[in-house]
This record gives sequence, C-alpha cells and structure tokens, in this order.
Amino acid sequence: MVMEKKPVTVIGVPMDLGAGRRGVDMGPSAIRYAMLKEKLIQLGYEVEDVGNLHVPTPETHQVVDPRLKYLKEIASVCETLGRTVSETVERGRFPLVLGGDHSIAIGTIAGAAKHRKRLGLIWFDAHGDLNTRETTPSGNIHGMPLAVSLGYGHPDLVNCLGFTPKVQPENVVLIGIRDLDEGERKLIRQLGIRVFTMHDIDRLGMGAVMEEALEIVTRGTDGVHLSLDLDGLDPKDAPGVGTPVEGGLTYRESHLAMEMLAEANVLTSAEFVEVNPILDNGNRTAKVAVALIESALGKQVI
Ligand code: 6HN
Ligand code: MN
Ligand code: MN
Ligand code: MN
Repeated sequence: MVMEKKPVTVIGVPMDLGAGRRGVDMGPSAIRYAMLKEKLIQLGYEVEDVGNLHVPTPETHQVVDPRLKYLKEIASVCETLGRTVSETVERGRFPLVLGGDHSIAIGTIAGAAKHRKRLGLIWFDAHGDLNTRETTPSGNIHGMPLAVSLGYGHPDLVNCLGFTPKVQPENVVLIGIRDLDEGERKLIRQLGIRVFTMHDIDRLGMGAVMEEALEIVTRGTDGVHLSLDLDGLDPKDAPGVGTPVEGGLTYRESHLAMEMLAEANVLTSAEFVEVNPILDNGNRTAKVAVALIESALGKQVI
C-alpha cells in the first residue's frame, strides 16, 4: 500500500522552562541541522518550516510557584502552539512539532485534539509525565503534560484552547516506561491506562507491544498523535537528553515502533522532544530523532 503523503509543516518550540536544566531550547535547531527538511523531501514530502515560536528566556522571568515553575509562561506558549497546530490541521497539513522540553505537548495535543471527535495518543518516554502540582518531585512542568492532557492539573494548563480533557484514558498508551513517581503510579491505576514498561517490552517484544498499542489508540478514534520523548531510548543511543534513564529502548526497537506506525497509516500529528545538544555527542540524538521521523513517515529499506 502506498502511504498518503500529506504535506508536512515543521513547527519549532525552543522551550526549556518546563525542564530542570538548560539546553533543550536548542533542540529544534539541532534537529534541523541534522537535515530534517532535506530527508523529508527525499521521502517525497512537500515540507514547509514555519520556524520557531517565541519562548521567553528563564533568566528574564521568575518562578512564582516552585511546584509549577514558569506556569504562566508555559501556558501562554502552549496556547500559541495549540493555535498553530490547529491552523496547520485546518490547512490540510501534517503538524510536526520539534521541542523543546515535553511541556509543549500540552499545546500540541490541544491543537491536534481540537479537530477530532476522539484522539488516540502514543506516549513514548522513559517517564510517565503524569505528575500534578500535588505529586511532582521537581516542580518541572515537563513531568506533567500527559496528566494535563487527560484533564488533571492546573486549570491554566488543563484548559489550553478552552476545552478539556483532550484524550480519554482508554485511547492512551505509554511505551518505554522505566521511571515513575508514586503519584503517577496511582493515577495510572485509577484511570486504567495501558503502560508498556521496559519489562513488558523485554518479555513481549516491540512487535507485539505495537500491535496492542495500535489497537488501543485506533479503537473508536479519528486521529492518532505521537508524542516521542528521546529519553525513551537508551542513553547509549540517545545521550543528548536532560533526564536520561538507563535500560531504555534500543535504536532498532524504536525504529520498529515507528515503522509499524507508518504501516498502520494512522498518524495525524507528531512531536519529537527533549533533544539537548549541550549534553550530546556530535549531535547524535538529533540525528536519531530525524531517522525516527523518517521511519514514522514511511521510510522503508526497499
Ligand atoms: N520528561 N518524573 C520526573 C519529574 O520531575 O516529574 C521527571 C520528569 C521528566 C519529564 O522527561 O519529559
Ligand atoms: Mn522523559
Ligand atoms: Mn523520577
Ligand atoms: Mn517526557
């Protein structure tokens, strides 16, 4: 089957207000420098790059609530991002968002969900990103976007683009998980979300995991968003991330996941986040991100 090649719009979000350390604001440049646009054109896509959204610099702003650091600034960027993604979908294009820290998912998912009756969501990460103000160990909002998209969290985040929730727990899957906080475990149990931990991936294999994951995100949905945090991969394959956790997905396992997504032909938007070139080794992590994007958008060997 030939995959439909919707024109792609690249949106950069140099956000690092949601993370504990600097450098992830350079993620969009690092991914572009790894030849993203050229590779997508080679794949047969029409590509438009709308550049980066404006994101305030942490040094010029103050933390008001240490349990929700830079809340106002992040909420405002996510609102703009949500509108940008939503307009991209309205123009019949595929939004490809480059982070930036994972807090931007609040905006991307708002924009993606606005046009769907029901959105499926694949959360690829070492972490659950299911904290709230009450459960966060760090106050960093990049540990909260999945909770927010499910309707849990501060109203300024939860009500991005004026509606909540963005996704239903029965259409959400987490893949690659190996570091959860206690409050996140509780929310997972309470909502009955399907989580594929590294243990599950070791036992079942990525092929079986993706088959079940695809079932869940497509059941009754009319679109699927991929939110891919590069720290889902093992730090050996993706060293340039702010919160590395040992024992992650291999290069090939992640590629298989992307290839199966492309085969299923269900993706309607995607974001690639948490690339931190300061902590990287020869822009390796951005190159991996670009290779994964190519696979997700249909690149095949033959
Ligand atoms: N990420 N669970 C930790 C926290 O601070 O809430 C780590 C979050 C990491 C978030 O990698 O997108
Ligand atoms: Mn993570
Ligand atoms: Mn932790
Ligand atoms: Mn994350």
